[in-house]
Amino acid sequence: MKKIVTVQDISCVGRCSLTVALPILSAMGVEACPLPTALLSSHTLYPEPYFLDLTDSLTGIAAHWRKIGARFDGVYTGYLGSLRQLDIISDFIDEFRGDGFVFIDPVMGDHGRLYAGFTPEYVSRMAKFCGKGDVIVPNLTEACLMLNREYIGDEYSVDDLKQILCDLTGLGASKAILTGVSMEPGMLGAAAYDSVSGEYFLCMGDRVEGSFHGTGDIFASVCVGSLANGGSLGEAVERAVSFTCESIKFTKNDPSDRRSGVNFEKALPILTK
Ligand code: PXL
Repeated sequence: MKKIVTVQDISCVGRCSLTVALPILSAMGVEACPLPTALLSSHTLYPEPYFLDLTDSLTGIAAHWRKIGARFDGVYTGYLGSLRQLDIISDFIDEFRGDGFVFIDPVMGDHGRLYAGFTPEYVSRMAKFCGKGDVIVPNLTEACLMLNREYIGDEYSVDDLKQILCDLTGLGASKAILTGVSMEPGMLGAAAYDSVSGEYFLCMGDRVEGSFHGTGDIFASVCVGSLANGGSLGEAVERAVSFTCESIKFTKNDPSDRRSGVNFEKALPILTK
């Protein structure tokens, strides 16, 4: 059984980061070890969440893992809170990656804007950090920010998408997956590029109107589970698009607060097959 360490915050309310990654990886038959970067009462789209910074715990946890000889088949990073955390996790990757893959979701923003608390300096440091990855999975906002490219919404031509993917691999990771792309109205999905084989992938699903929070974390977690189980980049992207679309379908008629994310729990049986 594969064992992945996932480095991101735990937000108690609002289905994102660890509350999404752990159940998804478990459903896919992958052991998931959390390395929590911060504890929040909710994600930051709710006003004024309680926030406990766990930066100092990261080195303590790593010290204990060093002592017990912990090893992982992959490192999966998501929302990280500060420049100091980028430095610490960078060293952590060097020490604990072994022969495993490094999967970086450069969580920083969406819909053309940075999330609360992130700065332009963090963007350039994250672009550098992406060079440590084997696979990176930015959304279009994060890709444009890291590449100093103007964000023009989610509709791009195939040629533009290929250029963005190629530039993303220029940051240092050999594979890049771009989420939230739309080739035509009514469709939404992801595009990917493997700079070693030269292959491109494009996978689209039906777009459900509205904004669904936490779908980037769901998408990334399914990709990690699929890659950990030996799936190819194309298979990982296909499974992630299909699972994310199914999760959204279970949500669209649910009148609960949209900020609480999507009902991915209802779709989990798809992943256990
Ligand atoms: O879904 C990304 C995410 C993760 N963690 C926290 C967030 C967000 C997005 O807003 O606020 C704390």
